[in-house]
Amino acid sequence: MTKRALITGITGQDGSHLAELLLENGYKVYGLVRRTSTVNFGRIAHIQDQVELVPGDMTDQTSLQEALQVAQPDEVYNLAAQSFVGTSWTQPTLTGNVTALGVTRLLDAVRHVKPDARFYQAGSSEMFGKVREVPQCETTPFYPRSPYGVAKVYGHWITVNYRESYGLFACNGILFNHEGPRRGIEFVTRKITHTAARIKLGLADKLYLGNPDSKRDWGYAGDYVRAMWLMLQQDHPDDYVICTGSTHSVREFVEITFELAGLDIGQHVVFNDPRYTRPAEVDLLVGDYSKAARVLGWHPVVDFRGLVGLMMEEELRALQDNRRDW
Ligand code: NAP
Ligand code: G4F
Repeated sequence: MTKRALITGITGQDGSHLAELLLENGYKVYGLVRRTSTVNFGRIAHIQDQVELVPGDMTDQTSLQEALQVAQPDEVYNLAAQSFVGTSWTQPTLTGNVTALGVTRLLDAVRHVKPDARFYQAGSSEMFGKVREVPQCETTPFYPRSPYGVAKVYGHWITVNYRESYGLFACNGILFNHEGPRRGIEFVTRKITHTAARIKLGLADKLYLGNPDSKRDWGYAGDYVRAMWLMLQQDHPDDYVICTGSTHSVREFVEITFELAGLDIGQHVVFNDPRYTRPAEVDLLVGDYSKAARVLGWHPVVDFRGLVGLMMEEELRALQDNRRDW
């Protein structure tokens, strides 16, 4: 029988990769989309005729219930969020409403409309924040450092609570940073590759960045959506850390990008620009994915250098073809 899935956040980076994966696996895919004044389906344009888009918003309970009624999903992937950490300081209550309370709204809609649906919650390594141990795993205590991180901690625990209170098959993925050519332009990796490609083609001259010393465990989004799917194929619901196990600084990301582009960092990059530094920083993230490897059989495929290379290649191709952003 054809499986049915509902993805919130289908227009985002991960939503588009996950929709592709589920379509390849024969699923009927539904995607929740919110009303915007201009259409923003760039990341799903190539599969738009294969997915059903249903209107709804994470701040609107009725629309979530209606989406579940329409989709009657076997699996629900909650990827929708105000996902940019920087914006969470300027819009803290919106971030709480969408990224935290939105999870409760969706869980409650699942509980009432389709309680046998399996549920995935997009948790984040930002929950570890000021890290209590290195590397971080499923039992590492949370210490979020931004309104976004705090909202994700709420999302994590309400998912655990609905699993334990109502017996929902609900899983938390604790995903470390994952990137790719479809990454939003405001995130540091995409900002670096996009601006470097523009400098290379003579369309820009300078790259302005904030803190170059923070370290992240960066993987490839295409690898990480496979882990989301695997979590919902198990016999029991559980929570899993998904990462690569190695960490690199923002400066190292710049160095490899500029090396690949044949550009001089000293000539083009300005670090510690106060416009891009944060009120509180997460200095070091590096995860331990041994549980996911053992239980799900999951391993990342693309490594750090491979990730920078594939992002840079796609930036240059898109700019040379005069293609618009994903
Ligand atoms: P993204 O590209 O920013 O996509 C976010 C999605 O959420 C978009 O489709 C957006 O719709 C939708 N959305 C935002 N507010 C909404 C609302 N009020 N109602 C309905 N939809 C709404 O994020 P991503 O990188 O794909 O990440 C997916 C999820 O994983 C997010 O929950 C993020 O916090 C989490 N996560 C990401 C990473 C990472 O490194 N990428 C790591 C850990 C966790 P529009 O297109 O209309 O804006
Ligand atoms: O790319 P970022 O904005 O990602 P951040 O804050 O780590 O959050 C991302 O990963 C989380 C998983 O851990 C997700 F949950 C979240 O949704 C998002 O996808 O910043 C990475 C680092 C930070 O330390 C930041 O201070 O890069 C530093 N940075 C330095 N200069 C910059 C810049 N970040 C941005 N966005 N822009 C800069 O110019």
